[in-house]
Formats: sequence, C-alpha cells, structure tokens
Amino acid sequence: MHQVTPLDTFYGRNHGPIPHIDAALWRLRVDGLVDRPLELSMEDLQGRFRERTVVATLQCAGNRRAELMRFRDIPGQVPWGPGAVSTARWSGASLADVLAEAGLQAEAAHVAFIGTDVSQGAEPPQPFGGSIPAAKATSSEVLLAWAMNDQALPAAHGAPLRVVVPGWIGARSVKWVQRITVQTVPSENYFQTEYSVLPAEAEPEQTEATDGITLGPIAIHCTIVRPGEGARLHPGATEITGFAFAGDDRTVARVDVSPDGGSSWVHADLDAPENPWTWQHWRITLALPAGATELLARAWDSTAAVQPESLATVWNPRGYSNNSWARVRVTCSH
Ligand SMILES: Nc1nc2c(c(=O)[nH]1)N[C@H]1C(S)=C(S)[C@@H](COP(=O)(O)O)O[C@H]1N2
Ligand SMILES: [Mo]
Repeated sequence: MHQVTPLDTFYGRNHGPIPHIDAALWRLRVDGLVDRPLELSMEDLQGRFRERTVVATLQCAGNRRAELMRFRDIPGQVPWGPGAVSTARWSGASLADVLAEAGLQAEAAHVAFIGTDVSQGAEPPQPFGGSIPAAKATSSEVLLAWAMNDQALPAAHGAPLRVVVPGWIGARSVKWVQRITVQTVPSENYFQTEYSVLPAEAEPEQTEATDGITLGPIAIHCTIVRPGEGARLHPGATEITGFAFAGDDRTVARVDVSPDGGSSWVHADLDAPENPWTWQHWRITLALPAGATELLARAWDSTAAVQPESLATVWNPRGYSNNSWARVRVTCSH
C-alpha cells in the first residue's frame, strides 16, 4: 500500500460527464461577499499566488456502501466497496490566499463552489457544487489545485482546477471549479444536501433539505487491506495490514485488531501521521486459528471517538458514512 496513490489507481467519482476545458480560455470567478470580485486565468493563479503542496487523503462519503446494501437495500446508489479512498500530493494556490486578495466581508460565513459538469442526476439538472464554512475555507490546507503527484491535474480529476478540502468528504472537493461565491448561507446546490445522513426511517424522495445531517468532516474509520475478503491462509503467524483515517484535523490514536471475531483485541503498530490530512497505515502479525474466522479492526481518533460496531447502527437511506468496524472473513487450513 502506498502512502501516495499512483494516478492510475486513484479512485474517481463523477456525477456527470467529464468536461474537457480549454485552460487558455478558462476563467475562475470569485464573487459574493467580497470587497474585490476577481476573474482569474490559470496564468493569473499560477503567477500571483504562491504554490503550496499538501498531501491529503480524499474519501467519498459513499465508501463501503456495498456493505450497507447487503444489510438493507439502497436503490439507485453506487455500491462502493472500501476503495473509494486515495491519497495524493496536491499542489496549487491556497484558497485562503485567493480569498484574502478578494477581501472577505464581515458577514461571510460560507464559501460555495460550482463546477462545470452538468449532472442529470440532480433535480433539476445542474452543475455539481457544494460549500464549506468560511473558517475551513480560510485554513491554509484548502487548495485550488492544478497538480496531483507533481503532474498536471488530469481531466478526470478536475483540470484545469479543482478544490481540495483535506479531511472533509470528497464531494466538497469540487472539480472543474469555475465559480467561488462567498455567502451567508450554505450552498443551495442539489449535492450539498444530497450528501447527508438521513434518519433510517426517512424516504429519500420525500425529505426536506434540513431533515438530514449534512456531511462535512470525515468520521474515524479504518480498512483491512491484507489479507483480502475470503482469503485462504495457513494457520499461524499472519501479517495483517491496513490504514485508518481520522478526518478533519484529527489524527488516528490507536487501531485495535481482533483475530477471532472480537473475543480478543491487540493494538496494531501505527504509523505516525505525516500531517492531519492523510491516512495512517498500520500492521500487526497475529496467530490465526484453523478454520473460518473473522478479522476485525477498529480505529480511535485523537478525540477518543471510536468506530461503531455494527452496520445496523450506521445504516442510512442514502448509504453514506459507513464507518462501522472493518471485517474480513478468512479460512485457515493446512
Ligand atoms: N464538479 C464535480 N466535482 C466533484 C464531483 C463531481 O461529480 N463533479 N464528485 C465529487 C465526489 S462525490 C467525490 S468523492 C470527489 C472524487 O474526486 P476524484 O474523482 O478526483 O477521486 O470529487 C467530488 N467533486
Ligand atoms: Mo463522493
């Protein structure tokens, strides 16, 4: 498992067709509650702002939805396994620097982004968008990125420019961003409230925007990378590896692993965080019993929040934010 994910294996999630934009003609508008509205070309952005680099993990809020679907069906949503999470070295202008040039007014509370891709899945069809609070938008880690792993940002990941909001659900990292609006209220874009956790009994088609918990910072979670689901192994000492990600400005404090379905737990060796914005890898060698067994892992973050045990606790009608314990079934025989 790499600390940084190669571009050709970085996950992708698009709610509409990928737009192919002529970077020479493209302009970014910055407007709303600012003293000096801006219209910036790529040349302006790269020439007038210091280039900053942040290594950050991006995770879709729909990661691990497939497990939720097996617990109870979720029609019309993508059945993501645990792979909708990747890490890149992002480079670009700091959003804070661009907002400082525009001059935030006193009432500025939210910063909304609009992409270029029109999603037919939205009601009504509209470009993908979303917002983050002004306090996050003016933190130095939030980027307007034009490079990924030291290469030009690929079209599929948002070229010529995308937002990167480290520690927040992937949906707030708007690709192909063309407009940034500073406002008093959160974005009214369809996807701002589509990405929310509804009560289990809610009918997704009959809810108000305010019925759900609108998602922002990622909740503590972890994944077992090896061995894989259904692996056939020999009994005895086996290395178990994975990663954990705490979200927002939290870090992973501990990862517990059970070789026997939860009867006993041991603490994995956990990498120190490179920064608060990246996943942390862990590993442990455990003696596995003969026969079928379930390997479990659960992470704790620096606020002592721990992953919930069951799918039943976290199941929600759109299948977001499944951070229940990681589970991998293996069979050991000679
Ligand atoms: N303009 C635009 N931005 C977008 C999306 C999109 O469909 N359109 N998808 C979002 C979602 S849901 C996620 S998880 C991330 C995925 O980014 P990636 O495709 O670079 O991995 O982009 C976000 N930004
Ligand atoms: Mo997503």
